[in-house]
Amino acid sequence: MAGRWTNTLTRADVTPERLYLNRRQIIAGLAAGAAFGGGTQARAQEALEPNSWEEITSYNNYYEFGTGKDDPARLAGQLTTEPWSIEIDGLVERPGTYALSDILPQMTLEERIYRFRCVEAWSMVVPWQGFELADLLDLAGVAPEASHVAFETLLRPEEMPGVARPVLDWPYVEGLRLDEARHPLTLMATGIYNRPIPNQNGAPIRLVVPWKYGFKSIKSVVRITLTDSEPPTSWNKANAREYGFYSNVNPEVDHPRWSQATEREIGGGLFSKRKPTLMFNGYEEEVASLYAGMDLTENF
Ligand SMILES: Nc1nc2c(c(=O)[nH]1)N[C@H]1C(S)=C(S)[C@@H](COP(=O)(O)O)O[C@H]1N2
Ligand SMILES: [Mo]
Repeated sequence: MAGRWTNTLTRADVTPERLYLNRRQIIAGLAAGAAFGGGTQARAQEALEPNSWEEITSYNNYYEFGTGKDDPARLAGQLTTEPWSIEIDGLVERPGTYALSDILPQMTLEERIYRFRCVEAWSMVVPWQGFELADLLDLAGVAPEASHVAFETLLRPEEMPGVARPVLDWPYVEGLRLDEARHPLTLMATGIYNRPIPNQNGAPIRLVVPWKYGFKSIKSVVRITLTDSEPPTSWNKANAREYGFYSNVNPEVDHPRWSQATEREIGGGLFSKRKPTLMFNGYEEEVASLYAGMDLTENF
């Protein structure tokens, strides 16, 4: 696959120059090779400067380990992520328990530098490694009646101190419409900066949907269920007025308690200017057609 990094970055290597070169390699590789959809990926990745490893792995939301931004980095180290398997069930032709060690050799791993926008109005840029969720769905064979995909995070109280408190209705669950799930931008990520994804970022495998608020990108996935109706989602269950099913990044639809018009870039410094938030987090060209004819204020 075009655009794969051949070198392995260590933390010490993560200097702006080094990143710039790697990004250039990716874009050059995509331009020269088999970029999908007429260069969609190259366009989406241009002009993105990734955050540092330190920023990406120390400022996290993973409520199973606590609600503080530094709780996951402090407390997720004890999570056992091997062996790991994903139960794929519901409206599929080949339901079953899929070991991650069996899944990975069948997938095409790619580098994807994505903008990431939390509903709390902060953002960062992350160089993921992963494969397209569509390829995993094809492995299980989606039945024609399926219209939605439900996801579930591991629930293991002995290793997850945060689930002792009923902050959310555990396990954490999320959902996508099938066409959103099959979109080529939708990734199952297993790495960051060419290293295994750290526990606090959702090891060993997590969803990444770059045009939606961060909470849709569910971590440490253990179950994927194909359904014929919209599945429940954790944040919608917790507060339906504040969190809808779609949760597309939309600067024109404010959260009831704060504006979504601008965002604070993590790592930008205490006094850095807020940036305007882009429709669909900057992926409008790629995904707007999924929502043609929908009222995005009603379907927030
Ligand atoms: N299982 C689970 N997945 C989760 C969360 C969580 O608390 N539990 N938090 C979500 C939220 S609100 C955000 S912003 C992102 C944060 O991902 P990051 O820590 O890798 O930046 O993960 C999302 N996925
Ligand atoms: Mo978030």
